[in-house]
Amino acid sequence: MRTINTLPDVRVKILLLVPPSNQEKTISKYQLAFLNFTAPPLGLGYIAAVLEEHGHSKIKILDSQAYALTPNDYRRYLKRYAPDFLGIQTLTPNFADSLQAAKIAKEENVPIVALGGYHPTAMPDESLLLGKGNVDLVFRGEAEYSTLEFVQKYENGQDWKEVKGISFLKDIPQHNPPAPLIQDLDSLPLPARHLLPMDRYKIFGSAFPATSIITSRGCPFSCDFCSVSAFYGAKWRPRSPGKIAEEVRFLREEMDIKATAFVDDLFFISNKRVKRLSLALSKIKDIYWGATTRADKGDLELLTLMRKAGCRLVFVGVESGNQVILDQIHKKTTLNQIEQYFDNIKKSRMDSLASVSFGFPGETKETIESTVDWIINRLDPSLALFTLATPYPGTEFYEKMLAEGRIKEQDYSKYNLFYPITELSGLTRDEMKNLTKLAYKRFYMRPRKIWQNTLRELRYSMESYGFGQFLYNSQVFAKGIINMKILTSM
Ligand code: B12
Ligand code: SF4
Repeated sequence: MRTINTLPDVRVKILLLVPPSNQEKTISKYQLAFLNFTAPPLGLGYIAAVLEEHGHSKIKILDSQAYALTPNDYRRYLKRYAPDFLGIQTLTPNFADSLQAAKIAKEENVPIVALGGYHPTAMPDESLLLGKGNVDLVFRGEAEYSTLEFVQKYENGQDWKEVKGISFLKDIPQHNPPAPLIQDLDSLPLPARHLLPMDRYKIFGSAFPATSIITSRGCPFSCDFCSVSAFYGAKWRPRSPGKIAEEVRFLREEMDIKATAFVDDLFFISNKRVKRLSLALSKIKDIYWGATTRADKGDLELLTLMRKAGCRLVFVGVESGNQVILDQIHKKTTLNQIEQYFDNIKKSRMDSLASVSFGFPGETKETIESTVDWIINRLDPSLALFTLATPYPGTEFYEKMLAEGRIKEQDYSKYNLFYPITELSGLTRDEMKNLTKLAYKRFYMRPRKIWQNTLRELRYSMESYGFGQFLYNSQVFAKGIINMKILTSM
């Protein structure tokens, strides 16, 4: 499937890294307990694939989180592999981990160390100044081709300081013009999953390999808390249904991956495209998928078609059960639309996940409680994810909270969606935290919900994976209850 040009082997040894973490394990604890969702770093996979396509064969991706590596494990790895170029994926909560990884790399004499991803794109000056001496440059935004251009120039001994989309220090931070966005995403090779430990990624507790897929980039909506629209821009750039189906088929046939999650935030802008994709996917046997969506997209007919094509879970960005709050964050959905949508998902016999964020301006104890009541009694989703509104740098929400002096936590490692970062006038941070825990307790610790979740797990197992998985899932369920206890006692 993959075609790699047979260009002469090149010298530069490349390492793309998800850095090892020193963070308190709150994130993984929540993720494990409620979602059991871990996914490959597709961005690094795309960068590696483009480099490979252009003849670079000495590339490794180290996903330290998938292997639960410590900083010392990573240091040993660096000593063995001795890369010439290290690129580190940096989200806001792992910014300190990235700086630490850059420092270790310089101690191990890695010549060029770069950061890329959401955080350094939003905060290039901070990334370069705090990383001074350890971070040579920052890639801003979508970086497949800027990384390629940089590597080509670097190994040919040419000046790389003209490459678009990068920032670097020359006394003060210098920012080159942005790299052009990739107009035709179909022209990209598939992410280099063969460089990743695919057996370590799980979706909702699956015992078999699963993966995420990105089917589009960019979003024309402008929800003011969203990093994705701030990062990829307002133009929605889709991949074609045919190409996506080809990727799913390749994963199924060549990598034995049956379960995929379409994780773009705006999978669902065009009903026509989802219909074409569903028709294409329905021709592939024995696959299961889930997708993220807004609540104003997709009617019953389309949802039913998706179900027939293997879709089992729809992840809906509900955000709040309060119309004033929805309007204020520019979500552009109504409570009626959301209710209708969950009714339709139920009728189409798929599972739903309602993703809710507490703590936007205007939130009070009462609005949180009424949102939880509405979720439980009216929407009745299969699963719910309750997080705290987090002001990620680069978003309108961040600017607003900063201007109002409401950001009370500067330690980015706490920007993990479960820690209260802002202080609102109607609600203390402790209250936010406690009300979130209570929401989980109220939603999940109901006999009916426990029973439904067990039945769902067992149904999935029997339907898709036979008896071995059936037994495995009984263990997952037991572990799920133990996790729930840990969390609700936190
Ligand atoms: C799948 C996913 C995950 C997966 C896998 C993450 C991973 N290792 O990549 C899991 C479940 C593990 C995860 C966890 C979390 N995630 Co997450 N995740 C996503 C999601 C939905 C898709 C990511 C993806 O595959 N994108 C597709 C690829 C092609 O794009 P990309 O990763 O952005 O990569 C491109 C550029 O960013 C850049 N780039 C990225 N890295 C690098 C590195 C180098 C060296 C270079 C040069 C360039 C570069 O180039 C790439 C190619 O163009 C995004 C939302 C989104 N739609 O992007 C959120 C998102 C990235 N996650 C987010 C968050 C907040 C989290 C968590 C804190 C949530 C939580 N509490 O569980 C944790 C943090 C984990 C941690 N400690 O680092 C935020 C990040 C916001 C921010 N400012 O940092 C996002 C944007 C969601 C959102 N809407 O706010 N996540
Ligand atoms: S939350 Fe979803 S709909 Fe809103 S701007 Fe972000 S990607 Fe677009």
